[in-house]
Amino acid sequence: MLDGKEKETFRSELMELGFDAARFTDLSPVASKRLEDWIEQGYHADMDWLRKSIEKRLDPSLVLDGACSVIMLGVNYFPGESGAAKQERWGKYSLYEDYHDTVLKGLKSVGRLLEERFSLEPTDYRYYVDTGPVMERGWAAASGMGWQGKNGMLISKTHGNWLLLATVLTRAPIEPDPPVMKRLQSEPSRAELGALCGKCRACIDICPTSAIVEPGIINANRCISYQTIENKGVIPREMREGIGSRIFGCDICLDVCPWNRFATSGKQLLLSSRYGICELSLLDILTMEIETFREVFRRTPIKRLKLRGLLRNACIVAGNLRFYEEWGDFGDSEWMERVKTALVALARYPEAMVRPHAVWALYRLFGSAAEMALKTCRSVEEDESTLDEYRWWNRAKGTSSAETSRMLR
Ligand code: B12
Ligand code: SF4
Ligand code: SF4
Repeated sequence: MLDGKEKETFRSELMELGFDAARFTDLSPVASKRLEDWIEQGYHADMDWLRKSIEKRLDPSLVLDGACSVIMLGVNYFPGESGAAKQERWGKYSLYEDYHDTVLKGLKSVGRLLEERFSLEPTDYRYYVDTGPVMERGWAAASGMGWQGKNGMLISKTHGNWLLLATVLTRAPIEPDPPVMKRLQSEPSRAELGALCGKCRACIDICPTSAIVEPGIINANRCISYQTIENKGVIPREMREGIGSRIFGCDICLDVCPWNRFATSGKQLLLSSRYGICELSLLDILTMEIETFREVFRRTPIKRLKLRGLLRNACIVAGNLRFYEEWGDFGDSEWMERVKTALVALARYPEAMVRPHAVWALYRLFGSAAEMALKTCRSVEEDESTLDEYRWWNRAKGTSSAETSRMLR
């Protein structure tokens, strides 16, 4: 068993590889019921891969036979004092090259370190950053890296909400670190969500789509992060207004957390910043061609959304301009005319998934005047979801005047 001074030396070696936090735990019983309940409630939306890997997620020895330790590693991605720290439009993690790739480089070095230090073979450990069948926040809480807040995030006393997590399962026995709260040590399977939140409920109250259904429990169907990143199809109409000005991901419930006041930026050795993304204007995005998309979002997590996903999200942001002006000036008629032209072009975009969102945005921004602009598009439309969008606005027109003005505002 690695413990005492040797364990601390090992921790320092891990930190030298670029990680901002390194903690250890063993494979004590886990809070399994929570994941099962969450999936049973349908809170996983269409992320069926979570349900399919449920056994492995609950029992790491099914991922690595004979595993006895979990090494939890954290990478602080807080962008410091830069403008990227203050913007709300892009999930902060997306303003870096894809961490799945950059942190993986650090994990490969951890593998080599494990082999040297414990005389292990590559088959004696497995590592993941986000993509593996492991409950990274649960293990991070068990290791004492932090605790899970009412916003569901693993919150660290020193890094706030800004740690990306990576996991190494290994057959090397390492003495577990204590959790943040003693109570969690004696009853790890009952780890308390929101353990150090006290009476605060800022994240629950601020979530614009009421996605935090209980402290620490997120209904992904209602979460902007899910809708703008993971949903690969049409975003439900009732979710669109709540998305506001956020084009990819959502940090609202993270930004508001008072524990962030202790956070500083990290080493950034396993990250490569792309803060320039914040400079893109809404029109840049609404009129973006595939070559520019590939160039601008090369190696970033946004690349996986594909151009059609980004255009879909941009249409929603445009449809919300009246209420959220971070992306432009609703009162500037010349600029709005350019937005209109871009949206009309997207209402006949070759990939059908984009079109209902463009129609939605045009009606929201220009009310009945959108009808004229969309006349030709509508006459040739064959996609059912887009036709449904036209029908919906038509019905809205036919309702009582108070209701119509609400829907066509
Ligand atoms: C699916 C997923 C999502 C979904 C669902 C989110 C959710 N709350 O479950 C969506 C797409 C909405 C999402 C959004 C985001 N995500 Co996400 N996501 C994941 C993923 C792949 C699985 C999470 C999961 O299993 N959810 C199911 C619920 C039931 O599990 P849970 O959140 O882990 O919480 C339960 C367990 O911890 C359990 N538990 C309690 N105690 C213990 C003890 C032990 C030992 C164990 C095993 C379990 C356990 O009880 C908890 C409550 O049910 C993880 C990576 C991973 N493999 O873990 C990243 C991950 C959670 N996401 C991450 C991030 C950064 C985000 C976003 C901030 C991205 C963004 N800017 O838009 C948002 C934040 C939304 C939020 N407030 O949670 C980070 C979080 C880092 C951190 N410090 O917490 C992770 C860990 C990825 C990573 N490797 O860094 N995400
Ligand atoms: S990420 Fe955004 S939408 Fe999701 S729970 Fe947090 S505040 Fe709500
Ligand atoms: S905002 Fe408040 S309630 Fe939410 S996680 Fe942070 S401390 Fe907890």
